[in-house]
Amino acid sequence: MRFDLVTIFPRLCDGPLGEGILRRAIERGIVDVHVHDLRDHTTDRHRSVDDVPYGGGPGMVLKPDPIFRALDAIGAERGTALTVILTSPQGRRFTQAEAERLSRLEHIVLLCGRYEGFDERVRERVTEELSIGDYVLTGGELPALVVLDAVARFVPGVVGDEQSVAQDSFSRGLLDHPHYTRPATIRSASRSGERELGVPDVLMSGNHAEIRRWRKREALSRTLERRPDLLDDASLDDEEAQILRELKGARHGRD
Ligand code: 9D3
Repeated sequence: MRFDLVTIFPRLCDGPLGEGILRRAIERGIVDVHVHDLRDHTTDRHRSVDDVPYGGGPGMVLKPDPIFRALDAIGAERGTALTVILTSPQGRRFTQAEAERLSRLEHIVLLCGRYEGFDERVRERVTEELSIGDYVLTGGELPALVVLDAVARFVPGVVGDEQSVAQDSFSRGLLDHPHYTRPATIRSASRSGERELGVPDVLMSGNHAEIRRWRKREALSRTLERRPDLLDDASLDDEEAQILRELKGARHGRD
């Protein structure tokens, strides 16, 4: 799968693309990422990418022509119509389901906003507009990288364990269960004194049916406590539905 990012801060992308799973996927050619400096598509002596808003008011607006030129350059290299995603606070919320849908495309272009945003005419060339959540950032680069990261995980071969992608929290609609690794006990000094922190016995028991059931229960009880909204459209098997009824029953007195 190919990603083209258009930004005025190309170096912002170097860190996230240069480490870990994304780096390996790029090295292996499973994903192909092209980062374009919007300034390379300007034609004036000062390479200006922004200008004052018509009608007045604070802040600057990204000029449309460098963006049109960048898109034309990306489009000329490809034959097919481009999927152009604009990152903006006005966009639809980006979700795991959106990530999976986008991962079925061969190529996406991500336009990163800065300043007050884009000249409205850019939307002529935009297929979708996405926001990553209700908080205010300084620009669209981090959101574009968030989208790229979440989409790339669905591309076959990017994440080593295909099963872990499918079983992920949110894909399944539940939060994850707790995880433990060695050592079996660890000392923790806190205000209340020195304590030994152990590992739930069931995980050391070797009883895999019990372990599976414990993990289901923990995932469900966390989801019920922290993100009950997720349970509305989680897909639960019969055992999970039964455990959830028990948990809800046990909670009754406490609410
Ligand atoms: C004064 C109005 N602001 C809109 C809410 C202006 C504004 C603030 C921040 C315009 C652009 C930005 C930069 N943010 C993004 O480009 C952005 C973003 C975000 O801030 N939060 C969540 N998702 C996204 S996607 C792009």
